[in-house]
Amino acid sequence: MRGMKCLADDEIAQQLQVFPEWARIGDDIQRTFKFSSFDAAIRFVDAIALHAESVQHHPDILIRYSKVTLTLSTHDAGGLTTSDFDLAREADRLATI
Ligand code: H2B
Repeated sequence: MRGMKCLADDEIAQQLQVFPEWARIGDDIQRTFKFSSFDAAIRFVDAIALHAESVQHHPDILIRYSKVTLTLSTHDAGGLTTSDFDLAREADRLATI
């Protein structure tokens, strides 16, 4: 979202303590989710896509058979914002459904 403030390095490090499965890679955060099948992976992608549309904040998505890698950043802000950690929280939740 335009006008959003990028988080500072220390704020990002603090957030990552709350999301231990996510790793910082430059100006992105990333997690690979592993599912029991391709079908389960696609259902997760479908759920995250619906959520992304509803909040207008979209992940980069890589599907490799039963694994899905989400890469998050706020393009309009040029870095990581609270929206990315909100999306990480929802992705973590959807992966357990
Ligand atoms: N997704 C992400 N990850 N970053 C953005 O800056 C972004 C987005 N901007 N989805 C949104 C769409 C914006 O372009 C629209 C107009 O809401």
